[in-house]
Amino acid sequence: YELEMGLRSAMANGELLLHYQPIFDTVTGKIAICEALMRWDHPVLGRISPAEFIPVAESSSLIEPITAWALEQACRDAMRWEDNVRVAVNISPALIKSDGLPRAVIAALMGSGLKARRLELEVTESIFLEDSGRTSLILSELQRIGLRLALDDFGTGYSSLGYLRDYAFDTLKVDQSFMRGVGEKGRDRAIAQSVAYLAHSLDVETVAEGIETEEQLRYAREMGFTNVQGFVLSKPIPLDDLLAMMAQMK
Ligand code: G
Ligand code: G
Ligand code: MN
Ligand code: NA
Repeated sequence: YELEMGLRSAMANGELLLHYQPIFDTVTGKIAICEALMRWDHPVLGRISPAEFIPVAESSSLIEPITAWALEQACRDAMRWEDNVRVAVNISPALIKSDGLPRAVIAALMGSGLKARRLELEVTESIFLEDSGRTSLILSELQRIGLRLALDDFGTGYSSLGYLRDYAFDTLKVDQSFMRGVGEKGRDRAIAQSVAYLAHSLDVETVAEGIETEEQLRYAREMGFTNVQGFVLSKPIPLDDLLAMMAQMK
């Protein structure tokens, strides 16, 4: 409850901020996407993880204004980097129940001038659990105006293949639990490789998530993942650090 009260004023007080984790093209080594990850600097409690406050926001209708803020901030920030690098924003399944998502997306694009194709929304398959017909409609509408859709944490939920069949995602993010064991476990490797093939044949881009070692990175490249993300490459960092990294890589 205390968190809920705090969260209400957090936006107005400038306590919420976005960090970005760069996602790299496996072939060119360049940054392809930056994933926005929310942080909350609480005046008393210090930095609070989104794993803690996103659930609070989801159960208190604050998720809508918070996501609208994240979309606006992320689009504005993305205007400060190269045109060929996208920005990805995580979208809570709770948000799809309200009609606020398309409105928030359009406001963020119009407010910043960012091209729709540079904005990617990350959703998990649980977004389809409640009313999958309506959800598909909303998501297709967003794709129609040019946005990209990524399926996050792929492989951890239910009937993943059904969603791949029924819905045309642009990007598939393979959950870090599968990348963790690619070095030692043949089963993890077989699954990761098969998902990379499957996505490729569906013309869907792939991100190998949670790459923590050079060995996992090597496997992700060999398996033909389009992109890689993980601590061995970069942790989530503040915008200024990201811009510095981009300048240095030029
Ligand atoms: O960055 P970190 O590992 O602390 O994130 C923890 C979790 O919080 C992840 O599952 C991530 O997707 C989620 N998260 C981070 N930022 C946002 C956000 O802006 N919106 C939503 N819905 N989830 C977020
Ligand atoms: O649920 P989602 O995939 O959006 O969660 C993103 C979270 O994963 C971020 O909070 C980020 O901090 C975390 N993350 C990113 N790369 C790595 C990694 O290499 N290892 C671990 N353990 N977590 C990571
Ligand atoms: Mn994500
Ligand atoms: Na993920």
